[in-house]
Amino acid sequence: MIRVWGRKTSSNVQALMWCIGELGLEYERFDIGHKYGGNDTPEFLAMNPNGTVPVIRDGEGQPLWETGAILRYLAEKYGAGEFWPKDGERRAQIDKWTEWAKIGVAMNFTAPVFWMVVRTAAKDQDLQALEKSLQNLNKKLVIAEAQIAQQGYLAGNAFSLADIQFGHSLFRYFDIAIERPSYPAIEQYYQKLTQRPAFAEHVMVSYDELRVV
Ligand SMILES: N[C@@H](CCC(=O)N[C@@H](CS)C(=O)NCC(=O)O)C(=O)O
Repeated sequence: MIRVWGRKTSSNVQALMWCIGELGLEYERFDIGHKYGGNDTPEFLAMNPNGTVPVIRDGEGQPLWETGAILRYLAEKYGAGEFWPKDGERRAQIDKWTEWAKIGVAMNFTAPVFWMVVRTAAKDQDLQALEKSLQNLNKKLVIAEAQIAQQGYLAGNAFSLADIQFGHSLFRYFDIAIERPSYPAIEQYYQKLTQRPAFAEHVMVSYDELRVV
């Protein structure tokens, strides 16, 4: 049994929970962080001195934090086939896109765009900064568009860990009030993701509790 500490509205928790769902793992999740609190207690900080979510424990294993590390751990232990190949060279290609999706896409989206639009009061929104952030994000989405148009998925022609690290941002990307260039391949890919039960359950989650009005 895997225990997960982290509220379901955290984007990192969503990526992790989507992965757990895809792998069909048993889990127990505790709402921790943001309005739920609980991430500044001595017990929580003993598991993760950063006070951030998610944190997991697999059975009686040591606490694990950093979403990228958790995803790789789960993929290595429970994944199969193209999701996280055993072959080192093939895996490195998927890992490359997984890392890129976190650093290039999620980090250019979550704080600079999603937070600015949803978690910042209208009077405090910096529209010039938002415009610049969208330009940065779009430079990456153009790359994803070409890759997905050619291959079907982010790291090849099959669903892999890279799609979890990339695709978990897309529900919010397509849902919030921003200007979006046309990305036909990403849009089609996103529609395909919404058909995956674990994506619908763990990623397509209301973010109303995060809104600052
Ligand atoms: N680099 C860390 C970042 C973790 C992080 O910043 N988590 C956010 C939620 S996405 C958090 O804990 N925020 C504080 C809170 O929810 O109270 C990771 O990838 O896991």
